[in-house]
This record gives sequence, C-alpha cells and structure tokens, in this order.
Amino acid sequence: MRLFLALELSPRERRAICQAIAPMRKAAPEASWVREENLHLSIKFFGEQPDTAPGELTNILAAIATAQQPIDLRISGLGAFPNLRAPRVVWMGVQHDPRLELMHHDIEATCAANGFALDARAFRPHITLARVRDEMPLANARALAVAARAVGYKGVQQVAALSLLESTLTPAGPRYTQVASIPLGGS
Ligand code: 2AM
Repeated sequence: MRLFLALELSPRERRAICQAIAPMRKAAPEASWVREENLHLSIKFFGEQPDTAPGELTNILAAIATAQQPIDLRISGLGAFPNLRAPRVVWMGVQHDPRLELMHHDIEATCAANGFALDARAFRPHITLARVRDEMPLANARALAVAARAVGYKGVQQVAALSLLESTLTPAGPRYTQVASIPLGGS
C-alpha cells in the first residue's frame, strides 16, 4: 500500500479553499486540479509499504502525537514549486508555526530510527492545489499568477489528529483513504 501521513482539513475548509481558488482554476484549466475531497496538508510520504506498516506507524507515532496539543493551521497565501513563472505544484500556504516544524522533525526522527526512509525534500508545509505535467507557456503562467494574487483567502483550521492515508491510483486520479488516525494530545 502507498502511504502518507497528513493533516486533514474539514469539509467546510476544503469547500472554502475550493471556492476561493475558482478564478485560478479558470485561469489554468490545463493544470490537474486536486479534487476538493483530496485537499490536505502532507506531513510525510512513505511510498509503497507492507500491510503491517499502518499498525507499526501508529505505534511509533503515538508518543509524539500524545505529547502534542491540537494545532491551529493558519492557511493563507498562494505559490508554486519551483515558482509561479514555471509552476509544477501550485499550493496554498500554511503560516510558519514552530510547533508544526518541531512535530515534523520528531516524526522524521522517529520514523528514521524505525527504518523508514527520510523524506528527501525539505519540509515546506503546503496544501497542493494543482499539479502541472507539461511546462506551462509563460503567458498561461502569468494568467495563473495574476489570478493567484487576487485570492485573499485566510482560513484557520484546527487539526486534532495525524492521519495516515492510503493513496490508491485510479484512472480518475488518486483516492485517499484514512487507514489510521492518531490523536494529538491523546484526545
Ligand atoms: P505534494 O502534495 O506536495 O505533491 C500524496 O501523494 C501526498 O504525498 C501529497 O500530498 C504529496 O505531496 C506527498 N508526497 C510527498 N512526496 C511524494 C512523492 N515522492 N510522491 C508522491 N507524493 C508525495
């Protein structure tokens, strides 16, 4: 199973984000826009794992999660990796939060100590909105950037659990299924 750890957003938050970015979708219909129900903040990608991994990860992450409190994600700002001139991943940002950084660090350290690979990418918390397969012509990228600049969305989402999600690839795009929920603060 293909697994990743994420902070899930409420249906209400996902809806609000989707509505706020509608002009961006319109400006760049050629991008692969993430379906509303799939919007999330990814914490760590594990890739293909045996069926025993969810149980093992739940055990090794429980202590970290219990020591936390629920986190308020402050969601705002639009951007792209590597940048908006040549976007590959279009995202909505999450404001810098030392607690989130520390939790991510502890998760990486614990997972590495238990034989899971370290993420090669630096942790840049974001909510992926769209992926761009073929390089976008500059004019299209500009139109997307203009639309992005006009989005003033700010949201606050309280998250009370780490979610371990299974990603199943289907012809209609990935489908995410929660296989474990590890409460923050042991709630
Ligand atoms: P992304 O949104 O920045 O692409 C499911 O694919 C989740 O795992 C996504 O949120 C994705 O992050 C994240 N992820 C991290 N590394 C990945 C990888 N090597 N392949 C696919 N997804 C990855």
